[in-house]
Amino acid sequence: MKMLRSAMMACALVLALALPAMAHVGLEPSEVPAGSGVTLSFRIGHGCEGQPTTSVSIQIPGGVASVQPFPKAGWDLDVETGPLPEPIDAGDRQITEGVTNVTWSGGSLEDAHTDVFQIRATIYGDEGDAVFFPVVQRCGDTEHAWIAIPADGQDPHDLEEPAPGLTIAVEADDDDGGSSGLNVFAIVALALAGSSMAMSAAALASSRNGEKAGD
Ligand SMILES: [Cu+2]
Repeated sequence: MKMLRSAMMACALVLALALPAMAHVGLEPSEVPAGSGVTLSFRIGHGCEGQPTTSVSIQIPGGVASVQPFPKAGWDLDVETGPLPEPIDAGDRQITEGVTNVTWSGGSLEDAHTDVFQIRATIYGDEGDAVFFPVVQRCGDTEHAWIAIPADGQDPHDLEEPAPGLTIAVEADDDDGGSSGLNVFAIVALALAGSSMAMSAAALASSRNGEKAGD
């Protein structure tokens, strides 16, 4: 009991220590389905050495299309469009142009406060692919360039200014392979329901027999 408690306390301590490092620029969700629209929330965790944040610029990486930024009260919005870093094969068509950069500026976010900057986007790619969004955070004259992308197998938390990233999960419209797991559950559920029905029918039959015998 004592050991468990100290293990839990050690864990909480590690979490508390890890939080400031992870709070640079957060990105949610951390997993997205390929090929369907998602809302991405970039969370600014702090300013620059105590200075308030005055602009946030997100670079749209390859494989990301249909980008629409959410305007924010008190901030100007600037959207750059042009040729995409690489053409996107979107099933029936190729996407070659789109939004390449989104910048909110002219606002002021205190160092001690936090806020989210959001875009709507569709991300193309294969399951397990990592997608990183380089973010430049400016605080007047100073800035944080959250643009470091981890090498294969490298922990992003080891980087001083990591670019926020996410992973592509199972495709949204997977109608063959993805459903086999569900079928197994359905079959087990049906089998269980069937056997319990058979059992209650048997119980009913035996109680009826009992009644008859009692008559
Ligand atoms: Cu930080």
